[in-house]
Order: sequence, then C-alpha cells, then structure tokens
Amino acid sequence: MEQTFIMVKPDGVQRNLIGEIVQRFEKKGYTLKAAKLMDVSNALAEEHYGEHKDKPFFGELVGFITSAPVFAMVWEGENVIKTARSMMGSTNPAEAQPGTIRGDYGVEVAKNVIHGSDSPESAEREIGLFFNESDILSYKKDINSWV
Ligand code: DAT
Ligand code: MG
Repeated sequence: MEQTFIMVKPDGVQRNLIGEIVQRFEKKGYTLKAAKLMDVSNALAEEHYGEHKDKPFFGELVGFITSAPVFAMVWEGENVIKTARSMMGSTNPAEAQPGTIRGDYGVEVAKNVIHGSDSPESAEREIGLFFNESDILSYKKDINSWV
C-alpha cells in the first residue's frame, strides 16, 4: 500500500488548520501511520528542499519552514501520493481550485499551508528524512472487517 509524506507548514499550524487538514485525509478514507508536531532544523529543511537549492526563493523557503513548528505526517492508502496532491491544489494558492486545501486556505505561494510528496521516490525519501521506521505504525483498522 502506498504511503506519502504530508506536512502542515508553520502558517497552517498557526492558523489552526491541523485539525481541518487531518480531517480531510481521514474523511477521504486514508490511514494515518505517523504524526508529530516538530521544529525543523536548518539541515533538515535544506535536505528536504534540496531540489530547490538553486532557486531564488530557497533562502526564504528554508527560513520559513524552520521559523516555527510544523505538523509532519505519514498517510497510507491506494494512490495516496497523487490524490493528496490533488487534494492540496496547485502550488500557488492563487491558481488552486476552490475545494482544495490551498484553494480554500492559502493566499500566497510562499505560505501555501501544506507540503505533500510529488512522487513515490520523493515520498520514500521524505518519510525517511522526517521519521524513524519505528515511528510508522503498522495496524489494520478493525472497521475494515465490520463494514
Ligand atoms: P509544491 O510544494 O507544490 O511541491 P514546489 O516543490 O515547486 O511546490 O515548491 C516548494 C515550495 O517552495 C512551495 O510549496 C512554496 C515555495 N515556492 C515555490 N515557488 C515559489 C516562488 N516562486 N516564490 C516563493 N516560494 C515559492
Ligand atoms: Mg514539491
């Protein structure tokens, strides 16, 4: 079963959107496998956003993500990587459709509420950066045999 890394960014945490975002993934039917409120170190931020290191916004991006706590999660489910990206909406909230997380709650691109892995390779890499293997719980929902 596929897993993805989802993170509520500092703006989402401070705007009290953790519950709303968790609820969207829960209601969609995905399974929460790990979650923690945490500070992101400079080294972790630079590694996580390594693909953007030559972009003009890299400094701002790392500065923002390390500025205050984030809420990091692992979600599991069929096709969760791609579907989570659709649930998030476009990177720039101004272009994100209403009904998506960024479309409903974001205003500007640098503070776009949520991060989600963009491919199976980045999901594996990002989960490994933020979580130890023992943080990721293995369980079956009893409800799967009830309904
Ligand atoms: P995404 O987060 O949708 O995967 P990305 O990987 O292209 O988008 O960029 C990573 C983050 O960098 C993005 O969520 C917000 C920030 N960012 C992207 N483009 C930016 C820009 N032009 N100015 C400022 N921040 C930007
Ligand atoms: Mg990205």
